[in-house]
Amino acid sequence: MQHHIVSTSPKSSFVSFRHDWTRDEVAALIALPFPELMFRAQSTHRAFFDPTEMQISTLLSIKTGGCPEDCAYCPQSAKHEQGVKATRLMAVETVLKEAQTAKNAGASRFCMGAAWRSPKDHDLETVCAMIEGVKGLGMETCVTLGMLDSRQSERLRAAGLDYYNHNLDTSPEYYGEIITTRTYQERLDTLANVRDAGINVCCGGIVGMGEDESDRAGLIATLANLPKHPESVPINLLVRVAGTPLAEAEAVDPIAFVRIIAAARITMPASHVRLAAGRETMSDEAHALCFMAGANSIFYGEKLLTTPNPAEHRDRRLLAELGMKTQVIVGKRESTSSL
Ligand code: SAM
Ligand code: DTB
Ligand code: SF4
Repeated sequence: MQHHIVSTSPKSSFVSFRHDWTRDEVAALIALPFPELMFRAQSTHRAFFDPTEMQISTLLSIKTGGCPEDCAYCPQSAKHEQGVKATRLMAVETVLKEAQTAKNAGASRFCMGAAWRSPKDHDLETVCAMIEGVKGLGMETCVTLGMLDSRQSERLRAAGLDYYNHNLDTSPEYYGEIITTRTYQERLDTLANVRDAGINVCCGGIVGMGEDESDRAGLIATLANLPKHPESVPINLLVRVAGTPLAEAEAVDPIAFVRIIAAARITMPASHVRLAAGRETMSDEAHALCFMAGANSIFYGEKLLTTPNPAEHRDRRLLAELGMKTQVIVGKRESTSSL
């Protein structure tokens, strides 16, 4: 296996870290002539990353369904008819077996999701045991458990958690159309608690929920204007699940989606931008354009939380066809290999 050490220092100084993007500026970026937009995204990407390198995460739903929140996109909400069946929190040993399998398949980060509004204390202790176990396998850890206060964030940090995923999903203005059981401000409060505890932040959103161009610009501007850019920015294409209020949402034009990836890359130059949910129905060509626009992370493995993700052999073939490598963690050092 071929390994090489990756430099994370910027190769160019023309890229700036701004936290004062206006929505109009982001909207203007998104609307640039496509060749201009791609050039800017690629120039930014190459200043901080090897553009042939992909970070690979694997997802596991450790507690599925029965969620009290009413997120219109989500099959795990108990408020929608025909939601997925609710399960109990998985046993630690079961989770560790899944993590070992993901590591053997080439994932460097293991992400665990729970369908909670926020975690109960005794469940949080079980999740902390999972985090310690997964770290013991030499993988990075990420969890997404809903809202956290500062005490819960510090507990997770003490367990060694590397990343917390908590998405803003859309613009502040459109949020109330999608979720009524919590506020945008509550999302921002959790993000601040996680950041203050010293945990890396994974925060992004969803494209395709009936939002307009201005909402898409509003989401990207809000993410980029956080006090510190999230280290990971997942951009999800809505997976339209039967039984959810968004089951019949209009499909997103692939080029419009690539434009959002490019805007995330340009405004958050050193963050990993993840092409997250929605890849199952995306062509190889759309994948390639997303990678060229600066997406440098994917979820790998045949299932996301409850919905399908591309088969592993398809991703291996696609990355090989594009001549791309995957990032692996060896001890504390990053290196690359092929999947
Ligand atoms: N309950 C926790 C929360 O909402 O923060 C964690 C799990 S939740 C499923 C994690 C994220 O998955 C959501 O914030 C949303 O962005 C994304 N997601 C859920 N359903 C989706 C769908 N059908 N299509 C695309 N993304 C989805
Ligand atoms: C994120 O932004 N996307 C992932 C992860 N964070 C937790 C979840 C996608 C879920 C897609 C719908 C499902 O599989 O249930
Ligand atoms: Fe619950 Fe999270 Fe799904 Fe919303 S997105 S219904 S909070 S699992």
